[in-house]
Amino acid sequence: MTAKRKADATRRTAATRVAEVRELLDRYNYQYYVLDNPEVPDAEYDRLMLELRELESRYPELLTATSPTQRVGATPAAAFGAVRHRIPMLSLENAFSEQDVRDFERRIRERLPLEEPIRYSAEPKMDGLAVSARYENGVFVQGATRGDGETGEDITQNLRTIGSLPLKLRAADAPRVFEVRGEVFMPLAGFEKLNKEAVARGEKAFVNPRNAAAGSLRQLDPRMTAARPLDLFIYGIGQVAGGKVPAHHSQVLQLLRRWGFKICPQSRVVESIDGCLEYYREMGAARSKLPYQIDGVVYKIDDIELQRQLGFVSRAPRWAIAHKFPAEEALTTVRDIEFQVGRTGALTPVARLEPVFVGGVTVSNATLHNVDEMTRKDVRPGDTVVIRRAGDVIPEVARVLVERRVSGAKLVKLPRHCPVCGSPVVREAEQAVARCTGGRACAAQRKEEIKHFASRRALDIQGLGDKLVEQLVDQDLVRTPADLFGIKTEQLATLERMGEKSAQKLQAAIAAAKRTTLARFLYALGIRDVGEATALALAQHFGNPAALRAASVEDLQQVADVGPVVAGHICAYFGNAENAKLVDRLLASGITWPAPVRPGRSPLAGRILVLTGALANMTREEAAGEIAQRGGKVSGSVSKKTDYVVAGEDAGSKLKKARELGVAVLDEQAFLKLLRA
Ligand code: 5U1
Repeated sequence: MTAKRKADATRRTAATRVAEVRELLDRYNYQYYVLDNPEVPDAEYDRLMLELRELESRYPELLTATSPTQRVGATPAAAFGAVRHRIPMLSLENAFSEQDVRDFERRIRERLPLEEPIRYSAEPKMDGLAVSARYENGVFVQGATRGDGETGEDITQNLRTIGSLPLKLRAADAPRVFEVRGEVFMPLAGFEKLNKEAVARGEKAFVNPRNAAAGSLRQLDPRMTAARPLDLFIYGIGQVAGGKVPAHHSQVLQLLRRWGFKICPQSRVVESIDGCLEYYREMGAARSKLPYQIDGVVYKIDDIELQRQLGFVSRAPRWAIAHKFPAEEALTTVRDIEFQVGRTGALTPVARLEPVFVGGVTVSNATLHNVDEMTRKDVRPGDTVVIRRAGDVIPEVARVLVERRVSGAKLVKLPRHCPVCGSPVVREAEQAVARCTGGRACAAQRKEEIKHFASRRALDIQGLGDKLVEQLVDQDLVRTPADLFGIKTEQLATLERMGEKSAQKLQAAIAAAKRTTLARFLYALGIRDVGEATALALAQHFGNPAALRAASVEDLQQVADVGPVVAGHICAYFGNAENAKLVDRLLASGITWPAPVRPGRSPLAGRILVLTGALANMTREEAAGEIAQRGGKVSGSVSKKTDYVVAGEDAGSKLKKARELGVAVLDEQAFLKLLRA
């Protein structure tokens, strides 16, 4: 083939792909903007858009005015009147890495001869819907969606129903025209309640809070919008006439707050790109605890004169950038569905996936929780699914793209026999969970029991990870947790990647773990439904294992939080001869603990403490455990009800708040003294 014919063929292939991608993007656009019901995650949409942009820049002759790359947002729906934005509503460039953010500042410095560090206003990027609100002589007159940035939809009556939008500015001398821009969103609590109610009525649930917010705001009947839990943060201004605005963006935010707008409380000024990146990390860590969804943070040069000098490129300012968090949803395919057997024999269906990068990590497995959930979501091997991994939460299958299902894909059935040991699987009436009946005859249950026993919150055997436990059980060196204490260094040294030295170290760690607390020991036994809190309550109530073992179901129910079901599990555990023998062996192996503190005697009993900063002598978890053992409670935030704030090294805003509220602050030494008292 000649070079020319080769090039023609490549162009024809590119043209076909461009048409395919455009069709997909048009379809996803429609689902997103018009139906408020997206089929694919944003990351998939962005990936296709990027592909199309690249193809169009390589083959400019394929570019058309109607290409999805040629519009910034949605076209206004005919149902709402159109509003032309006097000042266009801009979009933001995205940064996905630290390098992208550093490049952003490099480009700024190439344009402006600045010597000093640049100050930025850093703000969370709300995952909602951009809106504009116009005030004339201090009175709200018009609300609009962003639309394509030039023209939006008139949502005046709907915006009016959002309580946090002031209908009149709290300004003595308001400008003749004052336009604000912000983001309408649905707080998570409201979203969950709304979806629960929809499902109870047999209606479809919203896919995420952003779509719920968009769907609510674009209701034709404003009474419907009023019934939805919407909120609004304002982050900037548009047209201003007949008035002056401050010289810095952070001052604008303060002015907006004074005039009655709700400003995102996490907004703050930071110094230089390093300050921006620190803010990004902080918000990333705080993200899962915020009462609303954010999908990144925004950095804006604080000095408005510098903003003016930098101007815009296309429809995005050169002085601002959105630094996105890793996408929490991604598309992949289910290779297979297998059943995992847990410590108590529970069978959990797990989707084995084509590895996919989501929420900042590569995910190859996703839990399907139980058979009912798997059936409800209708997940089948071969399916294309949306995987969701939010914060540190275990990845799960959010939904299936049924329209992409290959023919013949079948639902997987609950096996009648355990896939590991072959024992019968039973499902108690009205229980979602099915269990393997093999008990310790099942290698999977034996492994999980030992993993739990050695885990950090139980006996905390340093260095005994899951892989080692699996080898120990597979090679029959260990059958129960009690066998760990009899294992010899030579036996440990036979394990994969385990030398003489590591084996000695592991053996020492096993011996060291014998010194524990009664609560940890009880938790380590892995009794069904006995978590850390119940184990602690049992330890405090009974004081020793003999008294606990002798307790009846009625006696057990005297313990706080122990109801008839948990009491039944505890009695059943100790009533089982094999378990009783295990506990005897564990106690005989030399497991010891200090006498439990009688909570009533500790000065921390009944007190509420907040931990902040790093402690030199213990981790936060250890400190929380010590407080709980003494009958105290640890809270995550400082309020008037807080009794003490324990401030370690680098204590931050909680210490400040304690001082403001006059709450007693303990340094580490004072805290240790109280623990000993
Ligand atoms: N927090 C915040 N979100 N957001 C979105 N600020 C902000 N600013 C924006 C956009 C589109 O645009 C201005 C920088 C023009």
